[in-house]
Amino acid sequence: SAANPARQDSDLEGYDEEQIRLMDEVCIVVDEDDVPIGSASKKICHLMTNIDQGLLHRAFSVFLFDPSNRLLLQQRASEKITFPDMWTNTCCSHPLGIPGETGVGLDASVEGVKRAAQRKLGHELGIPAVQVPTGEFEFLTRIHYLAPSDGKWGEHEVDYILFIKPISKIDLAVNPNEAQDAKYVSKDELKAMFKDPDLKFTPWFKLICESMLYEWWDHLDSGLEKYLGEKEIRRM
Ligand code: DMA
Ligand code: MN
Repeated sequence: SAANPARQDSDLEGYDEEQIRLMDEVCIVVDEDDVPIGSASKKICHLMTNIDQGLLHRAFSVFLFDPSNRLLLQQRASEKITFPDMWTNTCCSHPLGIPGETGVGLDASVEGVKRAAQRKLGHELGIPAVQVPTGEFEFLTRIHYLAPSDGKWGEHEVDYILFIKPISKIDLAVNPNEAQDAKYVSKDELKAMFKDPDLKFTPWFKLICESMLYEWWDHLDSGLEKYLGEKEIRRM
């Protein structure tokens, strides 16, 4: 409709209506040290023409484990504008420029991304907020990476890595507009998935799997402390 500027936008023509609507979300624009320097729509932040000029925004990646230390994966919906149909970690998104999710300084921004993570675990996977209290998330580190999606769209983020092994049992009610599948995998099952040529994985999940994931995963129940709260941003 004429009232919705995103819908008259030729960049977004032909995509899913709900995913077009979400492109109006307000992301936090940061400098290379993750200091907030402004805000811009999700659409503006994910156009390669802007990324090529250095536009960078804040994001998070959640890794949720069950009581037997299996990792919950999701396969992105075909409706997603960036990286459709790919397998990835439990949940990824952006803290928004709204009260509670915006933070200056590492402690405040970690609190902000935990709230955003709780919100998106609800939106994407239907997990009730009470089952993923913000106090149960562990912040590991930040990863700065750039990854093109299809030429027009891509990612350029400072990505906060969050682990959670909830105390509570987790109820899933997957939102089909966000994810077409979700499943728990062991380390060996994940390694086998990567060998299957028919499966596609998101670039950030690949980067994390190829660098630190298995080492962190090995320390889930003991010794994770030494990996928590890293101040340095890892450049990938
Ligand atoms: C963006 O994820 C965040 C990362 C770490 C890639 P996304 O494309 O799944 O975001 P959203 O769910 O908000 O569309
Ligand atoms: Mn992003």
